Amino acid sequence: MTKLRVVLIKPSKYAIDGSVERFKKGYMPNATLWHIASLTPERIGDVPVTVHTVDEYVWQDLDYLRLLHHDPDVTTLIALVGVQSHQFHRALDLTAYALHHGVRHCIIGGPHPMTCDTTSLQGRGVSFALAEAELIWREILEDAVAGELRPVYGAERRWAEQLPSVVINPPSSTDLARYGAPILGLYPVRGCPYKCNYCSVIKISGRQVRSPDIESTLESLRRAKRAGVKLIMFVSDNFNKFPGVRELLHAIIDEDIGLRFFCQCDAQIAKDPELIALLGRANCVEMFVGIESFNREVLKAAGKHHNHPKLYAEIIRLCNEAGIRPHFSNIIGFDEDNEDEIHHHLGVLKSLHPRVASFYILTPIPGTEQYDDFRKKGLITEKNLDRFDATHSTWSHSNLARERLEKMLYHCYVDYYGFLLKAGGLSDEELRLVVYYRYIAAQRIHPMSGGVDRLRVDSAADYSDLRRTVYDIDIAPLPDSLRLSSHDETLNRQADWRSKRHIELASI
Ligand code: B12
Ligand code: SF4
Repeated sequence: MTKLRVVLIKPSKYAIDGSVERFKKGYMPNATLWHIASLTPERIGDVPVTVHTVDEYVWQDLDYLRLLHHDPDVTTLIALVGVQSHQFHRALDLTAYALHHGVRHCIIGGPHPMTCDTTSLQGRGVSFALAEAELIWREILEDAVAGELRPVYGAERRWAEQLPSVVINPPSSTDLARYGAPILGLYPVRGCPYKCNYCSVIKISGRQVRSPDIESTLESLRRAKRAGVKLIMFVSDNFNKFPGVRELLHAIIDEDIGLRFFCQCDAQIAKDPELIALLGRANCVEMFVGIESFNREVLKAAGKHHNHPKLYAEIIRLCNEAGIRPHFSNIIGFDEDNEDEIHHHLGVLKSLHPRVASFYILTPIPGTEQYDDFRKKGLITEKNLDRFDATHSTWSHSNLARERLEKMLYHCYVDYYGFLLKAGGLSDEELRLVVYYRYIAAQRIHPMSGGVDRLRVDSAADYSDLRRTVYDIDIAPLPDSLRLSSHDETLNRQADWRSKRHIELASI
């Protein structure tokens, strides 16, 4: 063989009208694409490897589908990366398309196959990756070079105990230009010690907090800066649970890296004013906190014991003091909610006045404890995985009909961002953001759905025959959650004593 051509694709999803969601400008480059591209060596043995990256959300025509055709001069490996449940059908269709056009090596990886049972779709010519790329990507590449992929990779263990020190190569300027701003997502730490019942993060990354060494993150930042990136999004879920966070922030300050960044922290950050001040000094411009609800009983029922609504005001005060925009993320549609409750929630939020807020509908994401629980109780009404994207009603709510709940989601955005506009005091950048969120939500498009200016180029109907031929389905059945292997259970157990301590402290 002369060459291995690796085509990494972040699949889009099918919208309610069946069209593939595509945007003229994306929100930010997909972090998984650049992460896996950077894990790919230049050669496997003697065979040179070339990598193509496609983020379907921002590819405006279908020329890239040619990469999914057999080319006699190279061996082609098609890898669907970062596949979430609502993107799973699209991933299936792209692999069916590639098989139909003569490609022999296709694999689907990411949150959905890692956390959900895909057995009924296996053994049909497409492989499934059930583990982190750090554990299995090399083997997949080697098998492609050797001529045959196995049906499944990573069934024995989902998580690497130690993460290699991978430096992330940033997107090219042409790729960056597809997005509203030159942003790069980096993942310097993963795993979360908590146990919120609706959360798939702990199923995807586990409860043991793990990180590569700090120097590799610093080098990724330096390369990003040189490539013209202006804002880093640390996509790790709990930046404040990262044992190396202070070391990283001091290094960023000492080296004067000069990149603004966004991070996510859990609500316990309220008790760490010194870390918030340090984040501000290191150029953190926005901190995302999953506050979810103002009702402590609702939070406890969801296993989110570490959230104390009485501490939320303190997070805002400390962030404002440190020059960081507090971003409060809210969940609507907990079973206790009704329209009055949601209006009340909005009122409390306005009284606290975080400068950014996002809203999601409570969704039993396949693979989570809540999904298993709702399924057992027969509560899940939605059969189509495309709708499990936190913007649709998917289960039988006691007080809110589907249409009302979905309407309330966009009402929350329009109302809150209207309030921010009226309240004033916004910087130019904030004003742009506020106007954008309000404008896009008024069209019933979720501001986090991937970009602006929707394009309709192709739709599910164009691929349905292929899906039927390869997978023998019209839509994928709702999956069972995938059980953890004993290796992964052990790794989670190691996190338990720490989590017990976190939960004890959090309950105070
Ligand atoms: C950043 C982020 C976003 C950003 C995405 C920005 C972007 N362009 O990338 C924004 C804010 C826009 C966003 C939006 C949404 N998100 Co989001 N997001 C995340 C977050 C925090 C990090 C994802 C990430 O970049 N990880 C870094 C990369 C490197 O990790 P990774 O993708 O997991 O890849 C690793 C493994 O999965 C595996 N792997 C992945 N692909 C492949 C392929 C192969 C071949 C192999 C071998 C391995 C492999 O190896 C990789 C390296 O270890 C995750 C939570 C989390 N920590 O996972 C949620 C998460 C992915 N999001 C989720 C959801 C539900 C959404 C929304 C639907 C919610 C909403 N309504 O806004 C939207 C969907 C919009 C969209 N277009 O995708 C869910 C998905 C759940 C699921 N099982 O489907 C997650 C898990 C969070 C959660 N609440 O549970 N999100
Ligand atoms: S705090 Fe809860 S929701 Fe957030 S990552 Fe951890 S377990 Fe998931």
